[in-house]
Amino acid sequence: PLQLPTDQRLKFVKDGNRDNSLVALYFQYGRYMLLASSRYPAKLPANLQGKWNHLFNAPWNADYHTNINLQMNYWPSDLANVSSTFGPLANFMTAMLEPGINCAKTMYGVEGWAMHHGTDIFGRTSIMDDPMWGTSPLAGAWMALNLYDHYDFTRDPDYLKKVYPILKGSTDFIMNFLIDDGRGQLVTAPSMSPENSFYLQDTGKSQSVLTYAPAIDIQIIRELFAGMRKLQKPMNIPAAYIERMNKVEAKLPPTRINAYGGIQEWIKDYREVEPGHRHMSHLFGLYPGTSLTRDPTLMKASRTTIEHRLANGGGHTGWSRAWMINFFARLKDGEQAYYHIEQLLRKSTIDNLFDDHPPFQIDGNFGGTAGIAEMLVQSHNEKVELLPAVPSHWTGEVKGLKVRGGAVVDMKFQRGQLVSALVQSDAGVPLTLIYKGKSLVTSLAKGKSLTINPESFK
Ligand code: FUC
Repeated sequence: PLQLPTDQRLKFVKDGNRDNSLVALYFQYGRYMLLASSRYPAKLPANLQGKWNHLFNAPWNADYHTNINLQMNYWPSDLANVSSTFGPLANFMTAMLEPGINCAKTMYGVEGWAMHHGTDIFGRTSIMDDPMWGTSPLAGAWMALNLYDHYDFTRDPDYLKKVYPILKGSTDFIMNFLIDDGRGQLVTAPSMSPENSFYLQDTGKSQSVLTYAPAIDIQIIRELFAGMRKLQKPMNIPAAYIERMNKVEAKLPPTRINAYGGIQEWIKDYREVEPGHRHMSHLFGLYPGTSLTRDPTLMKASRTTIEHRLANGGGHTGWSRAWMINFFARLKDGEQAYYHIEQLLRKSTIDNLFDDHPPFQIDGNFGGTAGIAEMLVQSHNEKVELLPAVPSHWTGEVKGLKVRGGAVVDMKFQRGQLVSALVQSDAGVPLTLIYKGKSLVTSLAKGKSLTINPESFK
């Protein structure tokens, strides 16, 4: 298939054949498109179409949706080692500082920084479109986590100083915005689980999206607070502030398991109107977040949630399918992750390899690119795991994948098994490498590298 034009290679896969080299091309194409649509020092990040909109009236105005889409655009930025692409997003977000402070003050009467489910080049931060779509007061905090993650990958102190006001502003906003639910729990209200509606329990008839403390909000808060704690030293955060965060966190509602054994999406176990809904916000803590990954019971419930969505037609938009790849990578299920790469190519990709929402929307390309990398290496929870979710038929090599802690990894693998790896540290931070449950702790100085093989792990 390598000799064929791209549209015919895609057709070959759509016809039911396997072509791993097309997966590799899809990955490189994602890197290329992010480089081309998010070029530092530009001030505008990649929008819904990257930059390839040809219409006067573009779908969703070629804007920035911040309840999954803009975040997903930047998932591969560091992982796939095109970190310079992050610059325009950082520029854009810092330009949002003042509008977001105004939003927190005028919409909610609190100090802090907030942004809702969508924004544009004019700095919109308040609810846009309709409360039914827009009531996501923590969408900005989710964006702040992208900013944090870039620091975690690069460990660049100058960059951290630049974006810290957004991280601190989000944390302030959360602590000021939370209210007591009357039973001692602190909740976000009003809020919603992005765009997903449910039947009200009492009547079973009317539908709503508005609620309080949806699972995603609580998971975002935990993730942001965890990040802030790690910034205590580099940013000199006073102990009293951390203490305040800890007290707030102790009063958040717990993660709950719902009637069918999945992660409960809302504060009550409402029945969803569309069980195959494209958004899977209550799995934020599986990917890109981490809070669900540390507990085997919640990992199991996450898988049940995904199966429930898929059994009801889930994954039907390009970006939703791309998210599936990342979910299964985090569940360490390489075969399923690969299945969803194929589904992305077969059902949600057009001839030039653009992602098809439908219509064309670039987030699926970037989410898919990130998912392929996530299958090869993962670096959340202070560990760097090699080949965590690689299908048994993958043989080859990869060079230059970035991991959190400021390091770069090359790997050779055969039938899904590690042959050798080279780890280079750019930040001089010690790393705990994991392969098949065994570990190896490195203490490489800046710029130093280490060659390893499966026997290096104990
Ligand atoms: C969100 C998604 C839609 C679409 C739009 C641009 O609102 O729910 O599927 O991707 O953003």
